Amino acid sequence: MKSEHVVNNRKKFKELMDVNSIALIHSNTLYTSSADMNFPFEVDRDFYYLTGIEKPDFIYMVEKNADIISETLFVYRKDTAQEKWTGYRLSEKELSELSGIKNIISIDKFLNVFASVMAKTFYKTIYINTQIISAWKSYSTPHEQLAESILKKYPYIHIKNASEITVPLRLVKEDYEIEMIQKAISVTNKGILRVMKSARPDMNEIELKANFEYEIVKAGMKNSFLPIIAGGQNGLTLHYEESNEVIEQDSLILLDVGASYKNYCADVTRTFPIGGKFTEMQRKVYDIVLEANEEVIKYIKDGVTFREIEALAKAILTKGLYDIGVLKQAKDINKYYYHTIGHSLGLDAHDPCDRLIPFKAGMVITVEPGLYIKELNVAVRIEDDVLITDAGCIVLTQNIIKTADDIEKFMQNGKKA
Ligand SMILES: [Mn+2]
Repeated sequence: MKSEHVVNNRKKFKELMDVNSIALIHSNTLYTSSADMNFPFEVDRDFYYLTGIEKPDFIYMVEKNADIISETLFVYRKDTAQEKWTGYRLSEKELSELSGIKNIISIDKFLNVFASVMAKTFYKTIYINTQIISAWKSYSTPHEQLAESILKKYPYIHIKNASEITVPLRLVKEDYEIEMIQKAISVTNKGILRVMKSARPDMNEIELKANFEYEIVKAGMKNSFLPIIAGGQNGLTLHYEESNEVIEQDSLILLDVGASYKNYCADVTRTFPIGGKFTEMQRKVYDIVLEANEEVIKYIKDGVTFREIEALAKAILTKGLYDIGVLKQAKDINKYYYHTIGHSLGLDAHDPCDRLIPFKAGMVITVEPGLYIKELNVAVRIEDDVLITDAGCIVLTQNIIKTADDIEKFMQNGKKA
């Protein structure tokens, strides 16, 4: 990410901070997986949004009072012995160029610097990114630890969640953010095509997963989330991640996948028949879901709400299932459609978002109706990523094969090419 983008993000962030407050944004840490191994590092997305840097245990600090707005980035020290094991560490000058932050200080000095800042000015509010995703987690995050240690020393301090500021900012995308999502989508498309080309009845799901990930790895990207590659009944499990079963003849295969480029996520679902041709019933269900997907996309524009498009999708899915004799009573639709119509997309695959506010131009959301019919062994979901505009929306995933006819044509002819 270019520094001009993050400089602009920080400008907006600083404007929204209360006067007489400090913000401390931690970059997240490395978590042990086993013995001396760590899970891959995932940067705190707010930290990344504000600095463009992806390193563990950094802290970005902003001081804002009537006289000054100053910012400091606390970073690791250069450590030549450590660098022999884990590679080159960017210098302070390089970190400054990357982020556009002039004042760069070693993290060992954080506590002292912070204490002197607090001694100088009577700050009453500190923003920390304490937003906790998981209710059941049994560890405290670096953000929580930071908040706890500050409260111990300065019990009068009011800790505000930094996400109050960052969530609305991250919600509306700048042009460069759309470009990155678009790049992630184009590699996702390649992965989906590779899966469709290689699919044959009696293949194992894992082989198709490998084919999808081949394109992601080759492009130097990451997965936005663990790819869901589900044959037949496995598609009924919304977050099916095992991918280790043989896909039988005449089964549908549901791919819910996404590449992530510079942490900007694609999130796309396509469903296709492993053998290249939908059965009559599969086709009927597919076309109902497609109609819901297309009608919702036509309806979306600035000012529309999730609640409205949810109702629209549900009405179409309900009528469709009723017409083909699967549904007897409207209220039973929840048996066949049991997730929401979509979510915000950005630096997180499920980008934090207030679901009650009306859509704004510049937001990117997914549109993903689905039907899951156990008795028919059919699971269909069709998911696109759309950019909201004043007058409607732009389908960022428009190049990804979607209609049943196009899928069949591609499976039967295109895959040979
Ligand atoms: Mn999704």
